[in-house]
Amino acid sequence: MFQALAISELLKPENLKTIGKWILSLIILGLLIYGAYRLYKFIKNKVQAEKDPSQNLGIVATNLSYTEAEYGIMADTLETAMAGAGTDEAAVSHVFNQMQTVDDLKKLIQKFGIRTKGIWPATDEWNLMQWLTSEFSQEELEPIQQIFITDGIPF
Ligand SMILES: [Ca+2]
Repeated sequence: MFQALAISELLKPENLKTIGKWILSLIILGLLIYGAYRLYKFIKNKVQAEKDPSQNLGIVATNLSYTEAEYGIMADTLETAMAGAGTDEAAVSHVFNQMQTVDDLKKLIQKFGIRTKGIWPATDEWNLMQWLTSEFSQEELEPIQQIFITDGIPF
């Protein structure tokens, strides 16, 4: 009885109008919050990319030895080799041995970009150099670091 009354009350045109306004307000509010969140993420990523030395390396396209897709595969190979327990050192070395020019290495760093390392909530947003540092001991890292330094890339 109460429910029937309530529903018929709600279905009155003037009440429907009010409910409609409420729903519309909630949708607009939701969109505003979502928009603000997207904007926040966009700015945060942009600021992070600008701060990240790996994104502003002045790559000379004519000195690149591989296709865009191949650098992507190599960057993914590095991530797979380092993510999770242990390190596939042979896979990491194999990728670095394929770097023929300074620009190859710069492109690889750029393709790697910033990647999430670890499992939530213990995650880090790290570039390639930070990933390598976390995976290798100082002694193991030295030969890799030497490649970067020879190429004039701060590591
Ligand atoms: Ca690892």
